[in-house]
Amino acid sequence: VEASIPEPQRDAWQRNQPRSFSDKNGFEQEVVRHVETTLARSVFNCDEIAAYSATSLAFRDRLITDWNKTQQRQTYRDTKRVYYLSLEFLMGRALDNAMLNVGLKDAAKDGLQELGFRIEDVIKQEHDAALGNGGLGRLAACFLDSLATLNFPAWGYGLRYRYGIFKQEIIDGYQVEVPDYWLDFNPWEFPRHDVTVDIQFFGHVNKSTKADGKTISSWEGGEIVQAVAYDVPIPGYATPTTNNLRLWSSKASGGEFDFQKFNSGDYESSVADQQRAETISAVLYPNDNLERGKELRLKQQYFWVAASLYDIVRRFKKSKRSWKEFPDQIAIQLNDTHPTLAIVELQRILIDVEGLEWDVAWNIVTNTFGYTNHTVLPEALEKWPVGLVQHLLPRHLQIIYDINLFFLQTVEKAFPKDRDILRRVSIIEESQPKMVRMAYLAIVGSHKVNGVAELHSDLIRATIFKDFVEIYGSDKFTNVTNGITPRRWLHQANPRLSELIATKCGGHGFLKDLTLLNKLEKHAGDKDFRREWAEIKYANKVRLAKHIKDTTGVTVNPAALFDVQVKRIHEYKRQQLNIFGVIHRYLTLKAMTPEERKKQLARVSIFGGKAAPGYWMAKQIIHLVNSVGAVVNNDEEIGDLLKVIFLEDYNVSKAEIICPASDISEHISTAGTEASGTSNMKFVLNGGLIIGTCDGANIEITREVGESNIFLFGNLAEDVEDLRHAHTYGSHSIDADLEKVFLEIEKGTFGTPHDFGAMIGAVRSHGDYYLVSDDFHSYIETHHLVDAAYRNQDEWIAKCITSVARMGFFTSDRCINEYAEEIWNVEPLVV
Ligand code: 9GP
Repeated sequence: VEASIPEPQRDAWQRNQPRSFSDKNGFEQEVVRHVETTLARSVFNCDEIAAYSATSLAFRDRLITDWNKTQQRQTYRDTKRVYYLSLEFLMGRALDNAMLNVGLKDAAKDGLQELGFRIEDVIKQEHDAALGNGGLGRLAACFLDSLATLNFPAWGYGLRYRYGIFKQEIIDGYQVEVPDYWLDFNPWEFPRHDVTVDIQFFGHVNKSTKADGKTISSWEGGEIVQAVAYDVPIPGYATPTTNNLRLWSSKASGGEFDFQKFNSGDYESSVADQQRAETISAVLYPNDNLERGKELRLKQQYFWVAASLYDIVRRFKKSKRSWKEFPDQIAIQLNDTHPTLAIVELQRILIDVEGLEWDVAWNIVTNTFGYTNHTVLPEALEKWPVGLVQHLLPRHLQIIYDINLFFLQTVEKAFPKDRDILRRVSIIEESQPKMVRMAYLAIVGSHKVNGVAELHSDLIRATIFKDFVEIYGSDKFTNVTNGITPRRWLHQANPRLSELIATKCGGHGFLKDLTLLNKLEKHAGDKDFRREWAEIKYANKVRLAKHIKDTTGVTVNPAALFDVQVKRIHEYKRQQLNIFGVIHRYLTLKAMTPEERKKQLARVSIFGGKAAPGYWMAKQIIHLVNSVGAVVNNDEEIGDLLKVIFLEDYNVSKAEIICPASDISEHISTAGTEASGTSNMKFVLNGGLIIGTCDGANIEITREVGESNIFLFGNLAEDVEDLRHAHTYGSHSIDADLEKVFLEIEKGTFGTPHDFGAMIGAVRSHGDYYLVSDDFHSYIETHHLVDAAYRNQDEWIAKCITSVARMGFFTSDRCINEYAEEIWNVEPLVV
């Protein structure tokens, strides 16, 4: 490996290597140094923000030393690397995670206390890195944690949005979106002003013929935007491996502004180029499971994949290997179809820039990429108008057409009698306007395609990608069931439970091998253990109750059953079913005599989640939840028996408070719509039970924890189509109890009925696409079973312990090992 410092001088570097702190005293020294030098503060003006900043800088310095060594080691050993391309990385806070992963949280706690601060208050100062919408982005973050923990040489590539997902405020019961200024102070990133890539847009294609008669295409003209790299260290847990997440930021190429225009007095347009360029990485599109063909979004996608590929190819070329070794050295995973243009871009680099033959290049491309599908929802499957692609990326469109042509030729040969198959599988949809089907392009350009839970992988094989299974055979299609990192989602979010578990599992080894949780199972019947377990759950509920009081003003009783549904608001996730169920419960309680009421179990129904700003129905659902809360929470007759809470601005750091405090959580999507879901795993791992449909990963959770430890209800995926058909073409009668709920809403009990007309209409008269009425009865009945089970606290806790003991499968470490073996063919780099 080439080094910029010549051999004789390296000794001096070796002698002066920075020393990382490894105890409380060393930590304190670093904090004071950062407060007084980096931050230019002192004992006279060091507030919690300064303490947070200095603590983060101290830990960042530590991580960076490991980061440097990791990068050197990976370069030196030159083994195969994984590149995870994701438009979203929902990282949450970094400080707590860094402290735990390097094993110095206790030292930091004591040190901060000596310096006059409580560690909890310091941690809270950090702004979430919210560069994602929901499950897809959080999965990417869990995968980075596992890749580093398992010592895989891996980089993440994403966009450095200036504004992450908006901050949600609830005003008069409605969602209001506020920009998220998360970059105000971010000690976790390193700007690399020396790592830049020029990215081209628009322009035209020139064809020329070489002396040997070969035609070559070159993409010329158009506009150049500069991509600047920002690196974020990703520490593994209890390992020195610290991987890299590289985020690209856009900048005008050729300087800050146009001096000529400025000097001639045209101030506005002198900065216009700069502003236009910076817009590319300015905002995260706030849609979850919904794609809207906006030009800026396509620009974001190309900008990010082109910069990332340039970087990957540059690194590969340094190794001086031959091109055919590219797939032996590099695996690129496409997180959903968002980075699919990377397939086209690599083919372009190989044929246009490096001069490889088409077939040789295409072989390299398809052996390099793997594609993960995360949804079957038609509204979430990406398609781009051909005209837009042509305008923005003229050369890429030609390559897409060629890829399609060669692909369709092989299909035609294999299926000579099926004329229609060509239309069905064509990457170009012959619609008005014509569209590029990104999922098809991703399949054709990858060697493996995976779904994210068994049911989901079966569904994509049987429905949206059925023809491709025929064409390529079923080996190309596989499943990797999602998982979560137990470091953040147990050890960090629920430290007391993690400690208690460690006492029965032979220490904290379970955080690296989650199957060791099975040692808990034999203690499910142990009275003392159950008591300790219950005490921790109660303390976590007290912590959440305090958060609820602080943020909503409502007092809830921590002894009540906490029933939680937190996730993006979406009709398919059916928060409407939940709130209709809550209204039904309220009406049932109201109809009781005071004596009967006294016998009822108290409940707190907790909702949280953001609605996409343009998703009107989702916003109405939030409004209904808040309107019901306003009535129920002030009904003296009901008192503690029922409270309805909407938690504002659900994000990763709030999830860390909410998951450990739940008794039952709701994962109630219409069967066949939720690809996997991952919060279901977080809740069970934190000792809560779940009520859910037979959908996504709920099915595998049931397989693992056992049917008696989960509350399943509702129709099955295989019945959905028939039911929908019956709604449209047969008679559609609404469940009688649900009809009562509708009538109550229409009476105006929860505010202006008109506001909720569309929600009711969707069920009553517009085909009830999400089967709310079909599943309502079984949903209510199952909640009765939940109540009954909760009354027997001993058994309930035993169920929780048993479930946690059986959750080993759902660690993201297992996912990464499966990807590594089945898709990437990479080995960890043993430190
Ligand atoms: O909706 C799925 C969710 O079920 C899954 O857990 C997550 C991670 O695989 O991906 C979500 N999909 C999307 O956000 C868009 O495809």
